[in-house]
Amino acid sequence: MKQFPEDFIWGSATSAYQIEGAHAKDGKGPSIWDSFVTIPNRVQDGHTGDMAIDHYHLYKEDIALMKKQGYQAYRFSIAWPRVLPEGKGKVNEVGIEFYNNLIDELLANDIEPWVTLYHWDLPLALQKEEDGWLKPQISDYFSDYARLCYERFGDRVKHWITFNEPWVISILGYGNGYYAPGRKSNTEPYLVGHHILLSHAKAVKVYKEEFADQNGTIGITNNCDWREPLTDKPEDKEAAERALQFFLAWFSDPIYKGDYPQVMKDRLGERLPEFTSKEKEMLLGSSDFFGLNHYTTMYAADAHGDAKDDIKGNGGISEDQDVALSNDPSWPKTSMDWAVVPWGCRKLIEWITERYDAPPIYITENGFAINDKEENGIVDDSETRLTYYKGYIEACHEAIQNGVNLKGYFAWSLFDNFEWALGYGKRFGLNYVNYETFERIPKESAKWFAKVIEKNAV
Ligand code: PNW
Repeated sequence: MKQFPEDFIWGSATSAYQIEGAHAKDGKGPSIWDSFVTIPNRVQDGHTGDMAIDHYHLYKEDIALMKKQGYQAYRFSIAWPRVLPEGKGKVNEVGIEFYNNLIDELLANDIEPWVTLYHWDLPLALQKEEDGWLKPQISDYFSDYARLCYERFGDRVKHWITFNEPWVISILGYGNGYYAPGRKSNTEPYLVGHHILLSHAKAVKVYKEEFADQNGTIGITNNCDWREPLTDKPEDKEAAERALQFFLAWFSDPIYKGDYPQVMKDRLGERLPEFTSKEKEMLLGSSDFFGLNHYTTMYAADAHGDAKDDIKGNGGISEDQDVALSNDPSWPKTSMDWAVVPWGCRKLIEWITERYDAPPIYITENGFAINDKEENGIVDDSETRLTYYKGYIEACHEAIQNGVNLKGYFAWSLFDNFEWALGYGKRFGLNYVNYETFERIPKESAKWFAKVIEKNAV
């Protein structure tokens, strides 16, 4: 038995657009995803989040499932256009009421709410009228929205996450255009990333200055894969390090060191915006914890000026990093083609520990997507998802033994959900579920996971 620290937190995570449905109900305004899904060929099979798993109406049932599974915490996101239909101005009280009910129901079940303020569903009005994340004024709209959330929910919510995955917002939204708003550019991602960081810092400042009496914590969640040098050659080791800096340090260096990594400045020149000294000050130390979403690992090698235009796997715009990525054929893969490499998880959190002086880390997402096969009402995922969770959770345990200050782990995801450009997969079944499927069928991995939580050990 590998025992976890006593105060270790086990939770699961979701996001609003991926599960809520009720996309145009009770006064909710449209988001950039409501719009993006209507463009032909952007989402597989024309799927949308219009209905998703109808969590908006079924949240009580869903919370009962969480309770049964033993989760101590639940990470969800607030849909900005549900509480502010136009992104600013008039508040939609019915939307506020939904989140009040959700929070109250969680607390009544002893489940601690962890709230993400932005999980990609920007109010469409802010995109159309204000150019979204491309313009600096977005930081005022975001911090006003954040203030509203602290005011209305902060008496009960003690854990806030400003942004989910700035890298995805920047690169998939503005680099390769896979995600809303679907733009393709090699300059805009850096501008967008810049405005996200400033929006984060401003929202944290509001929280610390105006809501100190709420005694909560606030931070940001970034995503990163591990990059393992393909060979022992110094140039490949350097390439792997460079890839990690373009992927993760892009967003975490400004918060833990006050500025972008030097390697990004050197390679991007004028395409990387600069922070003023006041902004650096505001960013430095603006996260109470290190939120990390981690799924997979790739080999990295120096591309010698020949990096392919493969933004998808490259954690930054490929030519800018000049890193060639590859997979090991022996690594098992998820339905999304993400390799299963538990030791990559350990190495990544050790890298964070070393670079940022052992901050408290929460893994805010980790999980395994597969198109499960259902036989006689049972899904046996013991060879797939269960093996993944076991490997990664054991790797987390090992990292803690090695001095990593890992404080909690959130599985992605509790429910089958709308997987963005991939829609729902083939059978509403491309999922990360560790508990129940969309149709609410128990899984082997879920039974196993419930025991892990109960014993606080793997
Ligand atoms: C994350 N990548 O997305 C999101 O936070 C979730 O909403 C999503 O369902 C989950 O992970 C699985 O995709 C990512 O290209 C999307 O590296 C793309 C990447 C990483 C994370």
